[in-house]
Amino acid sequence: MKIVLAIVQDKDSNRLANEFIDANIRATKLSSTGGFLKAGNSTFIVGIEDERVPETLELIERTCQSRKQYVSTPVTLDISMDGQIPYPVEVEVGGATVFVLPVEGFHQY
Ligand code: 2BA
Repeated sequence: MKIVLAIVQDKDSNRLANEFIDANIRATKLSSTGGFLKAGNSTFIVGIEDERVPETLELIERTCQSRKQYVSTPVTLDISMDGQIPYPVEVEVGGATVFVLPVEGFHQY
């Protein structure tokens, strides 16, 4: 068994949750926050048999799309101006960031 940890954009999370249900893949959805953008995203925990990992990854890849976002980064100007102005920087936020981890034990009580 493996744990698939998938961090996805909120915009894709409902669709992904429904795709998991349709495919009979059990998942837990957590609300999370990206460390860089400090914006909400969703993290899915999926406990899945080894042989179903490829199917799970394909489903995630198919459902989640990457999008461009803008983040306001402070840019220091001339010292005399003694200040910073926000400067919009474009970042490409991935469709999904996925970790596959081994599972030592699985119990349901
Ligand atoms: P955030 O940390 O909010 O990052 C959003 C996007 O900002 C990233 O998209 C990337 O394009 C950019 N970015 C992140 N850190 C950066 C930096 N230090 N400098 C320049 N640009 C930076 P993704 O790479 O697709 O990541 C999407 C979300 O997935 C991340 O949201 C974070 O929540 C999670 N994530 C990505 N890599 C991770 C990792 N190695 N460990 C844990 N979580 C990760």
